[in-house]
Amino acid sequence: MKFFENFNFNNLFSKKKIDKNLLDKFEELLIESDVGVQIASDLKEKFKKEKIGKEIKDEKEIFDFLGDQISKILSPYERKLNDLCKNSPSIIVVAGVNGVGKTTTIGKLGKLFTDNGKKIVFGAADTFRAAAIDQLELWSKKIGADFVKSDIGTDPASVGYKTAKFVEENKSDIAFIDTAGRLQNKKNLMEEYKKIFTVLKKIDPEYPHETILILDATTGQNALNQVEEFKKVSKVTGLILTKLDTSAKGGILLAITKKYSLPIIAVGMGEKESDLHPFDPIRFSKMLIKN
Ligand SMILES: Nc1nc2c(ncn2[C@@H]2O[C@H](COP(=O)(O)OP(=O)(O)OP(=O)(O)O)[C@@H](O)[C@H]2O)c(=O)[nH]1
Ligand SMILES: [Mg+2]
Repeated sequence: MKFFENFNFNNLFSKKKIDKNLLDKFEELLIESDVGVQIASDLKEKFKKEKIGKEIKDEKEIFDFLGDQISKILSPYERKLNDLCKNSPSIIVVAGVNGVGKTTTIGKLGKLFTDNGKKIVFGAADTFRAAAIDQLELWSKKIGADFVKSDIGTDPASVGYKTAKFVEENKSDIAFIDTAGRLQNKKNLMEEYKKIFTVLKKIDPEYPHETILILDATTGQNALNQVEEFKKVSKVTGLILTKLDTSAKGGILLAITKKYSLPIIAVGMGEKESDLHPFDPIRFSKMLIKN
């Protein structure tokens, strides 16, 4: 769906001047793209201030204005994927609610770093479902990563421990620790999640170096609650937004960065191993508007 699909430029701009009707439509479309009410209103005000009374040449002028503003908002939060291997070894916990794309993203990240000559290990700390362990093992085989697992039902923290020990003994560069997709209201799962950190810190207080929170672009505003909940129990160091290849706009990143100032590391744009892309604010802004 196009951002401006319903944007009948000629109707709104009979005189090609900004009027209230156009401004309201502008704001409404921004809200629909998940940027949040506050940012939509801020952008509307900015647009009004800079363009009021002026003739607008064409639709492109509005796209360019918006794209520019959005990328300015997001630019300070761009974080390079390479940061993930600035420590060696680097222990990384991957978190998020059910089905957001944690395991797939680990596969994609693993592929990226093995292609760059890094020694990678995946730790299957989602011991909640047998299929989750198998899924991660498949990914490890596919991309040539080492794999650490325990039986289903084992304490996830013990898999975290085993993975960190594996890293130290085998001189791995990066460990990605998969976790169970936990709904925030499942208290015991959250407790198990917290324990992973306690146990890792016992090995080395610097562990884990990163906790990446995976968010699904199709979730919309609920992603804000997910950030809130995971920040309460772990130090989230970066975000990856998945499923941007769907009709979801991903405007939620504006609302999240405004509220939580969290860095954005990458975006997922499909199910294949090559479908992970660095977060590029300019490209992202263009997609948000024109996708
Ligand atoms: N279209 C699309 N699908 C994705 C993307 N990332 C993941 N998926 C799909 O989303 C579904 C869930 O992905 P998983 O990686 O299993 O998600 P998870 O967070 O590990 O799920 P749980 O372990 O059940 O909590 C799978 O069908 C993936 O193929 C993406 O960027 N785009
Ligand atoms: Mg999973």
